[in-house]
Formats: sequence, structure tokens, C-alpha cells
Amino acid sequence: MPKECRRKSSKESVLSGTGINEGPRLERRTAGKASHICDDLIRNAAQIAPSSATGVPTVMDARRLPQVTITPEGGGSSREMQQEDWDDAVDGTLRRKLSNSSISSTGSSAVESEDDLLSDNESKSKGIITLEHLVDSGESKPWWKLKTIVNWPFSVTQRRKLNWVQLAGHKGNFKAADEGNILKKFSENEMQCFEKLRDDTLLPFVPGYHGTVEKDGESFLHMTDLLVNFDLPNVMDCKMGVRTYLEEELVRARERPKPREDLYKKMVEVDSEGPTPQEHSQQGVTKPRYMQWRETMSSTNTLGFRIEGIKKCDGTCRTNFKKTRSKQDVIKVFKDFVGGNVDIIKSYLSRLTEIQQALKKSEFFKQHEVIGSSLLFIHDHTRKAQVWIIDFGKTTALPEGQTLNHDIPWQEGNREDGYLWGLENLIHTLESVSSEGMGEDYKENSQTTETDGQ
Ligand code: I3P
Repeated sequence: MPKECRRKSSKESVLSGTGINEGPRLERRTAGKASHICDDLIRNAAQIAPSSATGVPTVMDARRLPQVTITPEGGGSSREMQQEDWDDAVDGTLRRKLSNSSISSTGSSAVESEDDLLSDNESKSKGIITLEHLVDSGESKPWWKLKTIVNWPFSVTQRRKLNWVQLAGHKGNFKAADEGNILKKFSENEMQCFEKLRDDTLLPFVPGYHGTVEKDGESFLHMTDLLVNFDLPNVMDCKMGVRTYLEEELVRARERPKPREDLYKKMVEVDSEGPTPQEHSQQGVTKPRYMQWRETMSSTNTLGFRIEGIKKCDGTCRTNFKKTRSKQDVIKVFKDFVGGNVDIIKSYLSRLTEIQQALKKSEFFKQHEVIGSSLLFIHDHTRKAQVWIIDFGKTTALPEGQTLNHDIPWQEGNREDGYLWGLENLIHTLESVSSEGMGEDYKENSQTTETDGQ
């Protein structure tokens, strides 16, 4: 385990230079990669873990100021959260827009129109980030969502008030719920999936679903918070399959092409040669074109899965894996993610094998095109490790009687998604990590994999 993720005595914490001193250091480390830090990761939120096994705040907890670094689009200045912001937040008065920051997107619903997506992205590209503080009657349950590096040194009391923090996602996608649960923005598609999954072999591998609820005039899916039983969890999101867009999105873009400037900019940021001359001149690319480009740049096309983002127990969050493409690239990232601990890899492997078996038996899986779904890897310093199947917003039922193999090549019209092929490659990749061993250089690898050109 990385040393920094073990629970420390207050003395150790003070001496180690983590804690209050860590924020600025992290900020410096990530400056210049600002627009991609925590953009896409962990739509199921980062749980505020209890301070210690006993729940007693450490001395560091008491000494450290709440610290949030807002990272602006395209680098530039950043802003640390001040004590008064925090005071505002816990008082229940904060609803503040901070300019020059951005929220990126993940986990959308297939029911959204391209126009909706455009308007959502327009606000994102204007760099507006909203800190929303929502208070339930009776009990204070603030909810913030930030694109940020977070170092949450809150006391236990404060932690209880702040159920969890969402680092990214489509605006308004998540809200805090009752203890151990979260609310995810309603999607008809996803709801239908959860309803069908109630009687499926995949049930033990998907987040608990407790129906829909209304809050502040909006509908949400009431779900188990997967991070709740972990102590300072490390989380990785792997998007599964060889294709990340629906066939219907492709058809729509062909019939009514809508070049998007935000996607063009994201493409250029990673590869200035990416857009065609025509796309350069119109300063826009269509969504399927962008998604296909993302697939070829990353390991989606070559391995049938890709790493979307990682949040580590020290609060750092990386999403600059757009060019993490080869098996060796992925191995390096996994080694760093588990902090060189082969036992965690073995636990993940065993869970992935169970998932693979369950998928092969699943009626739900046979009857659905699974697009944009992720495997969420979670482990902590106790070596507890789990993998969950998440995000069914773009998982769609096939016509009656039709089934998919999930391991044969996609051709437009056959709706194959390559999920099982990707899972097999993922398992082989982790087997390689396990058999290769970690070596001494896994820490270095975390530096060398930052290859997005961001
Ligand atoms: C985004 C990513 C998301 C996608 C989003 C893309 O690209 O592919 O999966 O949302 O589309 O911008 P990136 O990872 O490079 O940031 P959906 O899965 O919901 O389609 P969007 O911009 O239309 O939200």
C-alpha cells in the first residue's frame, strides 16, 4: 500500500508533510493539466471516509483547514477554498458560482437529445462551476460538486454533515441521500435496467437500487453508495467495450450533423493533428466522430476497455488517460493504482472472474447492448477490493428475440459492443501484472503515463 494512504497517528501526519502542506504541493503538481483533472472520474462520488476506526478526529483533522483547489479550464490561476467558504457552506448559505472552472461530463442518459447535450456543454465551456449547498429539513446534508483536487480534512461532525463529494459528472447528476446511499439523476434507460437486474445473475455485481425519489422537483435513482464501507478508498473507472456511442447516435449525426466546438477543443488539446482540415476550418467535430477518435487514441479499440480516471486515497485525481492505449501502458497504470500490491490485483482478478461468469449466464446481458458502462475498482489500505458494474444510462434493450455475443467485432447494424472481449483482455492484463510482479519502478510509472499532452 502507498504509505500515504495508511491511517496515521497525528504525530506521523504532522511529520510526514501530508495534510495541510499537501494541498499546495498537489496543486503545483497538477497545474497546467487543470482542465483534465477530475473531469470525468467517479460519477458515483467520492465518499468522505470516517477519520479513524474509532471515529475520533485526529489532531491533524482539527488543525487542517478545509482545502479545495478549483482548477480552471486551460490552466491559469487556481483558487483554494477559504475558511469563510467552508463556514458559509456549513451555515447553509452557500450557493456560489465560481467562474473560470469547468465541469466535464460522464454518465449521461441516452434519452438526452444532442441539443440538451450541447446546452449542457455550452455552460461547461463557459467555465461555470457551481457549488451547491442543499439543506434537508431537519438534518443538514450539503452537497457540493466540484471539478477539483480535494483534500478533505474535515472533523467527524463535519463529515457527517457532508455525506459525500462528487468530483465530476453531468451537471446535477448526483445528490446526497440518506446514510450509505446516493441519488443519481433519473434516466429512464438506467431505471429500466435496474428494474430488470433485480432478477438477474448480475444483481450481486451492480449497485443496490432502491427505487426512484423526487428531490427539489427532480427525479433521482436511489442507489447504494459503493464507497461507503471503505476507508480512504482508491477508485478507478474503466469504461468497457469497443464502442462508446450508440448506433442511433451515429445515425442521428449522419442525418443531422452538429459539429461541436467543445469536442473540437478537447480533441485539439490532446492532438492538434486530430481534426481533419474541414473540422479545423469549422472548429467543430460531431459527437460520434469525437467518440471514435477517443476510442482509437485510447485502448477502447485495441483492448475493448479504457481507463477513464483514478482517484487515489490521498485525494489526487487523474483523468489524463486519453492516450493510455497499449497493454503495457495499462499495466503501468494498474501497478501505480494498487501501489505495488499484488494481493490487491489478485483480489480484483478473482472478482473480475466472478463477474465474467455471471455475465455469461445473464439473461439481461444477452438482451442488451451495453454502451458506456464501466467497471468501478475500489480498494483501500485494509486490502479490501471490489469491482462493480456501473452506469447503465446507455444500456439499451434489443428487440424481442434478438441477443448479442458481446465478443464478436462490431459492424454497424449488429449492435455488438465487445464487452466480453474487453473483459477478457482486462483479465489477461491483470494476470500479467500479477505474474510480472511489481518491480521497484511502479512509482515512476505514474509519471510516465501522463501522456495526454495536457
Ligand atoms: C466525453 C465522454 C463521455 C460522453 C461525453 C464526451 O468525452 O466520452 O462518455 O458522454 O459526451 O464529451 P471525454 O471523455 O473525452 O471528456 P456520454 O457517455 O454521456 O455520451 P458529451 O460531451 O455529449 O456529454
